[in-house]
Amino acid sequence: MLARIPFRLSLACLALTGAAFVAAACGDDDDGGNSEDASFRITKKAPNDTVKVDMIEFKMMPDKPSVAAGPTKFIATNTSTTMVHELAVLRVKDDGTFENTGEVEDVAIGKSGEIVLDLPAGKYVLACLLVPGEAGSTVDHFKEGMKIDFEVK
Ligand SMILES: [Cu+2]
Repeated sequence: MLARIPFRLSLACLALTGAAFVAAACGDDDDGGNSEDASFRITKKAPNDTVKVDMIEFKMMPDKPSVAAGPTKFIATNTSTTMVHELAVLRVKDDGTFENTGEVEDVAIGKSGEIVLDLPAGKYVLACLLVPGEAGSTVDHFKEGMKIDFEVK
């Protein structure tokens, strides 16, 4: 499941078809400088717990503040009537930066998506990472406050 960056880059490449600088342009990471998406902790193990997360501008609303370590299913529901949202499960590393453990990407208005992640104990942030130009967005959802602390014990 390394789909996110290659997929978006391939779209960008298609858009640039015919341009002489395609190769160089498509080598860049357009994901805000966090290149750790390849470390996604997606698992096929049966989940021990489920977290339902309602998403609306610009709030993340999980139905519980924490889970035990191990495989956890996240069901992300977009309750907005106006825009797409997504759920990224970010682990806060010792140096304060984030590891993106996995995402439910681009959930349409009124729709849900889910993912199962095998999570070690630690501090997490549930966040929407849509930025201007993605999924029709005109704002940076994270900067608008679309994030909440979460814990894996
Ligand atoms: Cu959002």
